[in-house]
Amino acid sequence: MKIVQIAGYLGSGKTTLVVTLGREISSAGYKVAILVNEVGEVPVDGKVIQEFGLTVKDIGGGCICCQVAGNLLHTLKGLSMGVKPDFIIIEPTGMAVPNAVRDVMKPAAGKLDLTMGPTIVLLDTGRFEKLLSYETLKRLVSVQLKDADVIALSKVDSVSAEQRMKAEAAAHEINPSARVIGLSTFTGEGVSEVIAVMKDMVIP
Ligand SMILES: Nc1nc2c(ncn2[C@@H]2O[C@H](COP(=O)(O)OP(=O)(O)OP(=O)(O)O)[C@@H](O)[C@H]2O)c(=O)[nH]1
Ligand SMILES: [Mg+2]
Repeated sequence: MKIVQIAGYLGSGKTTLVVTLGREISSAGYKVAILVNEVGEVPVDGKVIQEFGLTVKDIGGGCICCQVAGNLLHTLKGLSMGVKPDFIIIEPTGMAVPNAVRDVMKPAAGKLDLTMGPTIVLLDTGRFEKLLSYETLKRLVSVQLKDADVIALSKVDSVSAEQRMKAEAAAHEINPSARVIGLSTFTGEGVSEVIAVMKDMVIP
């Protein structure tokens, strides 16, 4: 079971990407499970994703890297004993710190037969300057981007070439070692590149 985390700030396009990836990868013959972490009471995103016939688990009641870390491990254990998906795609909340989520899973990797795949962090190409202009948000968004193995500049269909170049420069500046991919789930740009890194990248 290979774990891929799709992280990024609120509204950056995580669920839309997770649904797209789930559909593409399962239609290529792989078994896929999707874990969605909702902080609120109503797991809206989970309901949306379920329509596509994938294995979907909602982990509500708090953040999977802190209050409900045990629920995450319990869910992974259940998958390892049952469905045994090839890929487990995790969407944490928009406020989550990706490495904190990874740190919850890492110690259990051997026992649960987990391979750590990339953390893919979305940066909303049209909104990034606004996010980075607030000190507290800047801190969170920067931490999220620094934890990324891959930064996906999301919604590139909705911005100018100049805006896209600015976002790319900001991504490289914040995390020089991350691979940067331009992504639009609306036009499909970058989706096959994201699938390729999901398959190829293994994080020790
Ligand atoms: N233009 C454009 N809009 C997109 C794209 N992907 C997602 N969106 C829109 O962005 C908004 C947020 O998308 P979601 O996928 O719900 O984002 P999210 O990161 O899961 O949001 P939260 O879970 O609430 O943090 C929605 O209105 C989507 O339709 C894209 O590739 N292009
Ligand atoms: Mg979402």
